[in-house]
Amino acid sequence: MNTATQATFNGTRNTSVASYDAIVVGAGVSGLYQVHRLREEGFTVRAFETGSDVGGTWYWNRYPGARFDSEAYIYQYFFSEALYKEWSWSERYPGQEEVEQWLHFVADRLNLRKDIQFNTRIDQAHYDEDRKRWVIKTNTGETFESQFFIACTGMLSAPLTDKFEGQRSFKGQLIHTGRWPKDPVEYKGKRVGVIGNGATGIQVIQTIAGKPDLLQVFIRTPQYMIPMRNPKYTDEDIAHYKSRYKELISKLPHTFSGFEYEFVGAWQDMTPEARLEALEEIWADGSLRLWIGSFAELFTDPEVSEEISEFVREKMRKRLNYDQRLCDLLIPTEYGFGTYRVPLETNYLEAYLRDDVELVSVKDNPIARIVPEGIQLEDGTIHKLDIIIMATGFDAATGSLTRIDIRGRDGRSLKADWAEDIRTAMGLKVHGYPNLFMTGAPLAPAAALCNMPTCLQQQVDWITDCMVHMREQNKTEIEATQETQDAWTEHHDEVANATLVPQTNSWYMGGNVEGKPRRLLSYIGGVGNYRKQCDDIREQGYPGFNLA
Ligand code: NA7
Repeated sequence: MNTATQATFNGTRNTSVASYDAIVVGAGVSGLYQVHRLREEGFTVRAFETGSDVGGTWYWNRYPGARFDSEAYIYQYFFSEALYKEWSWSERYPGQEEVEQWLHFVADRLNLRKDIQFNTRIDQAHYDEDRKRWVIKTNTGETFESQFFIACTGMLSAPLTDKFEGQRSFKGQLIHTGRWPKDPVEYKGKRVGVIGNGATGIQVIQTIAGKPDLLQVFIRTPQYMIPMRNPKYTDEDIAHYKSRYKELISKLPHTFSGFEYEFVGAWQDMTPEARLEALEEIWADGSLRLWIGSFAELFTDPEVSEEISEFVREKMRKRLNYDQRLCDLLIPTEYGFGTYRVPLETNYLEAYLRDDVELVSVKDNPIARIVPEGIQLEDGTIHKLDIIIMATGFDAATGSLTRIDIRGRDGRSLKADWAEDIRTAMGLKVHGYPNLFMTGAPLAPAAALCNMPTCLQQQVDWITDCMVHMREQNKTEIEATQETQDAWTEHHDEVANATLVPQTNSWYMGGNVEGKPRRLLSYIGGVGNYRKQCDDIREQGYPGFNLA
């Protein structure tokens, strides 16, 4: 079916341009749910996806070792009990392949693909103020129009692929983890280099260690980590988590992180022995609980941060057999546990005890460039390689939006606005861009400060409810006022600056992209608290938003 015949035509009829109530960007976890919700409410919608199928993050990040670090039974859609119960996970933290299969199942079950155009990137979205329509252009040369433009583009989906001078000259295979090929990569007999040891690099390194002749890991900043406990689910486990559906939907949206964890209690009220006992018990859980569900003071009190950091460091030293060089290079001392993304891992540190894995420190002798035969460091040393894996991260939260030419009122550009200062109204709207909605965007809870599906579903629900409200009130345009945006940004900053997180340089702060304005990109005031503030706005008829 072609798009023109599928579309409804609203406003000024233009027979050559298909027009929709809403255009959605992205067919990942939030884009899929957004398409579903809008259809259920009777809106016309078309989604565009650069990939050849659904999945978003789970489509692109097919690198070795990619897997959940939210428990499978909460990394879920919760809007349909039947859908929740029809899918059974194989283990606590399934790998990318299974996650992708699950999203295919969801797309099939809800018949979503018929409203998604794949292999199509949206390059431009310009708001026509007179007609109150978004005019969208794609890399396939097509033009579409819609009343609402909804960017479900993902928090971590703009990979930093161009990092090093000379990349194109490399004679071997160079791969960014966020653009991993579908064809298998052959390591046997090869020399492989991995740049980066963030959550992604760690998964890659632990998974491919032992496969190439030599694996060289280029590390600049060490990382804290927690060993993952990943049991296979038995039939009883599956029946048990499914039986908890109603309990989970009432609980998850109201916790600090959208995970099932609750903080233990006040650190100061506990004896050192009781604290240690609690830390050991939480550690043994092998989950992110130590980070986002142990002691709230971890985020605010430097002494608590240091004690918990030291607890983790000692666990790491032991695994490294107290090897001084490895400990110095792999164990952080300059920032606190949990102020940067904490990964879950399996035998990651043990990989460095192998003879065929070599750690190259690039802290004091940084990577200068990539040359045809490998990686050259500043002192001139060349490490000869056949494959270079760039686990170098993403332009988080803003990148997926600023890579589209988005223009609002008076032709203002989102890229230019955010190059100066990253401000949003609850991460859902931006002043100056009427009828633009976003999920997983800056200043909303996201990426490990929220179990993503918990937050993405809440945001999609808020957006859809807002559109239904507008339809009922005969309104065609909504825009966050400058005051609302400023108030949210100030509140966000106040909450963020009361924590230790902004003191650590990381992608959470925009620190991994040169020139990016610094601000904590995820809201850290708590998922339940964020939801309540969004709900209040909806229930009060959207104060602070101009409806016309
Ligand atoms: P991250 O967490 O941003 O990690 C990127 C890694 O790449 C990190 O170790 C960086 O070191 C390293 N890096 C980047 N540039 C360089 C250069 N020039 N030289 C050496 N090392 C470099 O990205 P991930 O993909 O691991 O994780 C992102 C999120 O995706 C993750 O938190 C999950 O939520 C999913 P640095 O720390 O900058 O010294």
